[in-house]
Amino acid sequence: MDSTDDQLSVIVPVYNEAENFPRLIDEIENCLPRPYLVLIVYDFDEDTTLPVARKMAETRPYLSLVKNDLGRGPANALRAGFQEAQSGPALVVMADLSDDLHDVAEMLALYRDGCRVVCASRYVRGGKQLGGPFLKRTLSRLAGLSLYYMAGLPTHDATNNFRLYDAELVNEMQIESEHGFEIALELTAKAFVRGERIGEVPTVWKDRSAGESRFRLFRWLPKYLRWYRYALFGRWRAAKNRRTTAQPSSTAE
Ligand SMILES: Nc1nc2c(ncn2[C@@H]2O[C@H](COP(=O)(O)OP(=O)(O)OP(=O)(O)O)[C@@H](O)[C@H]2O)c(=O)[nH]1
Ligand SMILES: [Mg+2]
Repeated sequence: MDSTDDQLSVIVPVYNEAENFPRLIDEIENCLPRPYLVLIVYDFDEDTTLPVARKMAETRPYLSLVKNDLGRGPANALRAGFQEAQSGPALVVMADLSDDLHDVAEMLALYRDGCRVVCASRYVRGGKQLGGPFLKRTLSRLAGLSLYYMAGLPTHDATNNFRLYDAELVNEMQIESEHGFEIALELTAKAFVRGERIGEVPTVWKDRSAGESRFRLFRWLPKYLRWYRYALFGRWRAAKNRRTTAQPSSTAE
């Protein structure tokens, strides 16, 4: 499917989200500026989200179901979503209602102003994290703040997946994450090292009230560490590439 350059594509990975789905669609319709295309990415035909999503899609031409055939898991689901979106602004939103879609207008404004990645950040003034496991919360905050202060990453929240990307940039950078949600850190670290403009807006994240979390902290931690180190030790390349991209006649790495 094609999306025009300026049309917003919304990529939503789902895994048995039947309970949350109707409210997600309400929030999209109430908060997002039209036009948009919503890509619901699922892994298997028995997913409980599918009957609900199919029914709602009958009266909503913007709603499209995409089967992730790149391999199971959230990273592959997002990769399938980005391939479908192709170009233009692509917003990643969770179906568990944790993300506040009221922030999207501000994210789009930064995108239109030239940012190629816009992070919704829980760890800045005006941002907040409500609920969620203590260890995961603490590690995520530590990672975000240390990358901001030590590497100069232009966001305080390196790990939140609620983000607006330039889809062309993502498809060009190639996603290496295969399993978990470290994909947000991978993409932001890569964009940073390339010298791309990254923006952030404050957001309030709240833990899901229905359905089950599939976050696997200990299994995915080594993958997070890989991209953490990449951003940390890439700060000098990032500074060099930022200087190069600021001069239009030369090419960045
Ligand atoms: N396609 C696909 N979607 C997934 C998979 N696992 C999770 N999701 C979806 O990804 C979104 C976030 O999943 P969660 O399991 O809540 O993970 P999280 O929000 O990072 O972690 P928590 O903070 O624990 O909620 C939801 O929309 C899920 O339905 C998966 O294996 N495949
Ligand atoms: Mg969640």
